[in-house]
Amino acid sequence: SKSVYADTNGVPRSGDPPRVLHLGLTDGEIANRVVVVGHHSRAELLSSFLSPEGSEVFKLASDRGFLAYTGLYNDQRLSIVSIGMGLSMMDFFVREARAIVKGPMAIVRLGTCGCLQEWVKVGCVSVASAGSALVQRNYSHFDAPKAHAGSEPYLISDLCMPDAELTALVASSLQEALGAQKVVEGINITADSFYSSQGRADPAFTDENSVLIEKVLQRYPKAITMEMESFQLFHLARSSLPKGSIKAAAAVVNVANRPTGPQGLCCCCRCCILLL
Ligand code: R1P
Ligand code: URA
Repeated sequence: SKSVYADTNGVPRSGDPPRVLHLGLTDGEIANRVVVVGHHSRAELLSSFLSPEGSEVFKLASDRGFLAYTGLYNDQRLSIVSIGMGLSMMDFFVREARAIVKGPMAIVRLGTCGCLQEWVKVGCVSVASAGSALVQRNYSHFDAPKAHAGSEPYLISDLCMPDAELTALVASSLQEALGAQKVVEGINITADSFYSSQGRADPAFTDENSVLIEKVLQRYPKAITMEMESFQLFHLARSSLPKGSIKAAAAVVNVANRPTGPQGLCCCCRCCILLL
């Protein structure tokens, strides 16, 4: 039954066959190569490029909001997984996927983002080839202001790097498919909120974030994108054991330009509409 967990203090599973709790998957149901996205419709679209291993492409929607497809692409086994949003969902995905896949893994995030540089146009795809930094709300600063007087409201981490080889392959494949002018490379910023830690103004909360983007760009002048998962993917890939057994890369479609505000959809429109 669901209430009986095997390995409660490790990576718990339940049922027969034993399924990881949140992805709802068991051994072998996803491939060593995974494209991870945030939205179910994006996963569904990408899954249309898969051919079935048996009679049909494997599909499983978990009761915790994950959606996985597995099939063949260019004769290689490939999974497309939609995970929703944020650091925790990426943590659930990478850890539970690792538990049910044998051998080395390659995980590529195909996401969306806001862009931090005026010259990066909506509709371009940005590859995080120069790494990702995490911006976190400094909870203690807000909850115990006296004890933490003088502290920063947001913590900006060092850079975490993706796998260089996989990233170069992602960048060159995108350039080939979209044209070099549509592909940008640089630093990504992952934030732990779409709102406060991405510098959005929300009068309903104390956020102290009016100069946050400025501070991020002072520290990382080459930051081009802001989104919510890539840093966690890179960090867990780098922390994976045996060392190097997960290789990670990330590319994100720019759906909003933060410095200029609305620019409308890009010239091809297809990616914006499908990925929003
Ligand atoms: C916020 O709207 C979501 O969009 C971006 C952010 O990282 C966040 O998850 O990526 P996805 O479109 O992949 O979800
Ligand atoms: N996703 C984000 O996290 N931020 C944006 O501005 C757009 C998409």
